[in-house]
Amino acid sequence: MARLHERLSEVYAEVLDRNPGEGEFHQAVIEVLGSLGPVVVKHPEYTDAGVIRRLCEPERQIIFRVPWVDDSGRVQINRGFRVEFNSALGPYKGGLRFHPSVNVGIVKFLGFEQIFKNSLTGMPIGGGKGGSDFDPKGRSDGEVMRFCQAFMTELYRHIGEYTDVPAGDIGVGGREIGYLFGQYKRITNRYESGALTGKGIAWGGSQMRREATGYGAVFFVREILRNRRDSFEGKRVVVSGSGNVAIYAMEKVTELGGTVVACSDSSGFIVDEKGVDLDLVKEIKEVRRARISEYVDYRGTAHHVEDRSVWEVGCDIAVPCATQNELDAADAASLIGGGCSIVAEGANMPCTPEAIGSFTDAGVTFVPGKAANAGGVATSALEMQQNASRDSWTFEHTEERLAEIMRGIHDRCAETADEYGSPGDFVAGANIAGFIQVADAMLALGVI
Ligand code: NDP
Ligand code: 2IT
Repeated sequence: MARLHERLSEVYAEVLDRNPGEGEFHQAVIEVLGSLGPVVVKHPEYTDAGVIRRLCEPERQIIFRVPWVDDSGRVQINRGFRVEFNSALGPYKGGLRFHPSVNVGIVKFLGFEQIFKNSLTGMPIGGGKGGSDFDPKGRSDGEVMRFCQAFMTELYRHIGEYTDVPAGDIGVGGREIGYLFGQYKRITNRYESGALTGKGIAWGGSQMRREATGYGAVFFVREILRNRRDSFEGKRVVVSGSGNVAIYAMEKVTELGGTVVACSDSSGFIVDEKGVDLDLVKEIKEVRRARISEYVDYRGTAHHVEDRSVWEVGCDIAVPCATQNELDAADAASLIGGGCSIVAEGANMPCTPEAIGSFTDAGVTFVPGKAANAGGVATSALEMQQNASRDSWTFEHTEERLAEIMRGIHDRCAETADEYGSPGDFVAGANIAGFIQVADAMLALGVI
């Protein structure tokens, strides 16, 4: 990465000093600051008004105890987080992650990313993120419900349709949003649909929210291919993860004529040269909540690999959809060697800075998560819109809106990258376009 502009390196030094030990947060901040040099030169008013320093400091951070009782009668204590990062464009908006690795640095990196991602969608939503170090793996339905109820018993004071609107992320899907919404409704005595998104269709959810992040990432890649007068037809695609984002990215790739040859979970990956059977993956991961390794018990064409990287499987297009820093420089080298020409981040920050550097050097088109995976939160904003007007749209209409939004994000990133002297650089385009909209709102709203 080029040297930071002097005023940005002051900001970064302050971030390091004020947030010790929060490696993922530092990584997310430097990734954005690294793009803002030409903006600071052209618009000194942003640094003069302390906009970038203010952006790096969350407006509010809530950390709380979550006590609950497990099936054997033991008291369990988890830690809950909600970081309300920036509300210049609208109520804080962003998911909740339940995973044992969750800590304040991870929630802050995700909340920081969310500010720019949400800005890119063009929807009126600020940035926030939350979660807990609760591990849902191996927990019964009753335990998950009691945990969600305990979590919401504190969180409810901080959220609401006009304040902060959580949704899902790793470990939080339709089941958890149901339990969280149930407890919110019970405590507040209000059927406030707009307080959470990712709800079930029967109780205020939007068609296509479940599919939106994965579909959106694939729509973004379709735009890139279209500009090359190409399509998904005949392309080999590798996706990491086999959760919400991965499954629906695979579904859309397949629908558009591509072949997904591999996917993974935290215990390994499967390769199926005939194309991944999505009904089977859904049955294993969504219904039975089991390991992806079981896939090979039902498909003779597939094999399972442990202790290796899914990125060793050669492909034309890679869509990392699992977690942060899952794809490093060695993985990037495997992908480049295997002929991959497009990498689109379905997950948040899955590629390390070294991996991104390798892609850039090799001429691989790289799309950062804040652009590629923005379809999820954009559709959450569409859910809020439907809730506010007490309306519900069809699947087809919602999908059309999503496709339009993703095309808009693609074009805005590409145009902004051109304007600031980095044609074809989606990292620069996404960071600068996302930043400018929030920064202008912050200037207009005064020092708050
Ligand atoms: P899910 O919980 O549905 O799935 C997560 C998948 O990633 C699982 O296959 C999981 O495997 C794997 N995974 C998680 N943590 C690790 C890890 N530490 N090492 C290896 N594999 C891991 O989550 P989502 O699909 O919702 O989220 C995936 C990514 O997409 C995250 O980065 C999230 O922030 C991002 N995202 C999600 C959006 C959404 O709408 N849900 C929107 C935008 C981005 P295992 O089951 O073995 O843990
Ligand atoms: O990272 C993300 O954008 C999400 N987890 C979705 C957030 C949302 O509010 O829908």
